[in-house]
Amino acid sequence: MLYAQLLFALQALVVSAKTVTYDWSVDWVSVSPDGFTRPAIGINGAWPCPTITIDIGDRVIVNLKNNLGNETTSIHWHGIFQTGSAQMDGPAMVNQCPIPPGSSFKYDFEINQPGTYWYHSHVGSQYIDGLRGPIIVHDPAAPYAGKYDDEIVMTISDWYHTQAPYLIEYFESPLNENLHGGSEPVPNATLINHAQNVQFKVKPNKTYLVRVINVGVFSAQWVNFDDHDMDVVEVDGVYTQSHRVSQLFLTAAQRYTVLLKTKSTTKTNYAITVSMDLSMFDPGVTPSTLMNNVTGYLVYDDQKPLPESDDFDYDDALDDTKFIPYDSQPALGPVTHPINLVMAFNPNDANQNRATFNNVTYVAPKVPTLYTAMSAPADLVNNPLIYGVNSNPFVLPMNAIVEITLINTDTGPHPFHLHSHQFQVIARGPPGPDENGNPLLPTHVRVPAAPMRRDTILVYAGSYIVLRFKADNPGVTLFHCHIEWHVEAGLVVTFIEAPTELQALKLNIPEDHKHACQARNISMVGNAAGNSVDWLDLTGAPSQPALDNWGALTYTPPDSDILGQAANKMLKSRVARLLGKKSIFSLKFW
Ligand SMILES: *[C@@H]1O[C@H](CO)[C@@H](O)[C@H](O)[C@H]1NC(C)=O
Ligand SMILES: *[C@@H]1O[C@H](CO)[C@@H](O)[C@H](O)[C@H]1NC(C)=O
Ligand SMILES: *[C@@H]1O[C@H](CO)[C@@H](O)[C@H](O)[C@H]1NC(C)=O
Ligand SMILES: *[C@@H]1O[C@H](CO)[C@@H](O)[C@H](O)[C@H]1NC(C)=O
Ligand SMILES: *[C@@H]1O[C@H](CO)[C@@H](O)[C@H](O)[C@H]1NC(C)=O
Ligand SMILES: *[C@@H]1O[C@H](CO)[C@@H](O)[C@H](O)[C@H]1NC(C)=O
Ligand SMILES: [Cu+2]
Repeated sequence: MLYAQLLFALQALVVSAKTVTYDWSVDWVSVSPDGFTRPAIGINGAWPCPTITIDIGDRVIVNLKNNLGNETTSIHWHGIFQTGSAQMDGPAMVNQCPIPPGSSFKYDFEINQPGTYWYHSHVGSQYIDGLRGPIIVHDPAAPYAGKYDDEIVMTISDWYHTQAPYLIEYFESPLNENLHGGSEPVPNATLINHAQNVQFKVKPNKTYLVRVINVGVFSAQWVNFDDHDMDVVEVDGVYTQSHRVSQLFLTAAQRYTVLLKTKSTTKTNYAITVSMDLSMFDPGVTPSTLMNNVTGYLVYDDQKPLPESDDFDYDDALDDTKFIPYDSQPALGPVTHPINLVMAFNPNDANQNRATFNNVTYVAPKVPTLYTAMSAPADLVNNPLIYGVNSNPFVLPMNAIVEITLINTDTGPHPFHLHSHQFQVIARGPPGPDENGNPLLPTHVRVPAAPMRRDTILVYAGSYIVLRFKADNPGVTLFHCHIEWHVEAGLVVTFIEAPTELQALKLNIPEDHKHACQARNISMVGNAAGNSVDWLDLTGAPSQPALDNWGALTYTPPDSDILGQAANKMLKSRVARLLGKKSIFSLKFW
């Protein structure tokens, strides 16, 4: 009986799986989500970018054409495991070559996991400029299936007026290090669905499934629906036991799906507030013009006025380590591969602000790491040396139980994201450091029976996180901070996961993927230095970020920024001296 039911369910799954094809032209478009008009990167001439909506088990094909003219691109499908399709994961110089202007590139993969995800550019920090959108995977077997009337997709994000390449060049300049200790550029505004004053029309006595996605690049944000509680049912694609909260707090890249019950009358409308975590911005660099709150509305009756937002208790943030996955999956163990990562920020010899793990700053190799793993001789593919020290490589054998212990020596919190997996959150320390200024260490970790799983987690300042996952997905898997400034600064680790099994998969690299490499003379064989003769000779592997790779001519510091006029003059004269040097963009955007 049970067997027959199972068979029936499997057949139903097979029958319903379909292919969903998108043809996307990646274009420059003019946008003004907060009243300031600027160029942004959209899809098919439109922005915000479209939502991918599919059913679990579907195959997704995105035929992408890069029509930007002056920048490369690539797309990462955030949270999607890419089981057996590591070549479709997206990060440039890791799983593929950057897609040159004028080229086409096909992404083709299956999605066998339910819930709320998103996609974004993974070249440089290009998604700052708008190339990002939701992915919604419906599941008829969701624990909340049939318990809601309608669905709302709500992105929240920070937004800049200045384009990413200029901000990056400024961020990484010695000038910024000298004046601000390497401060991250502060955004101009926060947005809901890439707009302000968005109205969600709702009906009384209904239950809505609200999917909240932080598609921002830096700021964590609170989300408050005035006078409405929420029951969290899914976190980063992981079903959870229903958990009531009055606010949400999402770091960049996190998602929460909640059930929200509407009121029984249409007497009033209600405000929604999304509010930035200002503590992430360095003191002294936050312009007074910053629009750190944005309002949206639950509109019960569009004839009635739109109310002002209520204030709320910002300290009442939920602790996401307290959620329990619906499947109560026990803690993985015993640990076979403990990995200790100590992260820090320090200026390098050129006085650029660089991030390090165990003293190593990530610098992209000459050959995308996946292609190194696919082309390496079988007896060397498990040797981390071939991937280059600056890839921060860790080779994981098939089915290793990996435990990452990450110690954050920095004074700010960081949201860490693992590609291709959902990790178990074994422990997270409270905000540190201790009274002597030393980071808190995980000395007395009690492993939870059913740890929370997700794909992005915040580590507090001066503190730690302990994460576990099983290396059962052959491929090349990035682990990085999801603050884009910190990706630029090198806060990235590369897991080479089950490389022997990866080679056995003999992944098909489509012609257009090869073309992307050929167009820019990027080799698809060889070690991190491009050497396929002597695989252990890493001479020439990139080890330092380019020193003269900033040259932003139009960056204007905010008025109230302590950078001020004098510094601005310095910046201009420094830039003037660099004029005539090779364009930064050929380097930064490959
Ligand atoms: C590329 O072109 C767009 C549209 O003209 C422009 O806004 C953008 O600044 C350019 N980007 C670079 C890196 O030059
Ligand atoms: C909502 O439900 C309540 C309780 O069942 C009922 O009294 C009320 O009339 C309903 N409201 C509307 C607008 O239908
Ligand atoms: C908006 O942000 C400020 C911080 O600048 C905060 O104090 C205020 O309470 C927020 N407003 C609302 C309506 O939440
Ligand atoms: C990093 O470098 C410092 C100073 O050079 C050294 O004391 C420390 O042990 C190194 N840390 C790691 C994790 O290698
Ligand atoms: C690629 O390499 C060839 C041969 O070395 C050279 O002629 C060509 O200009 C290079 N192309 C690019 C885009 O660097
Ligand atoms: C924010 O916007 C203002 C006005 O458009 C601009 O002067 C300022 O440079 C912007 N700040 C950042 C960090 O982009
Ligand atoms: Cu970070």
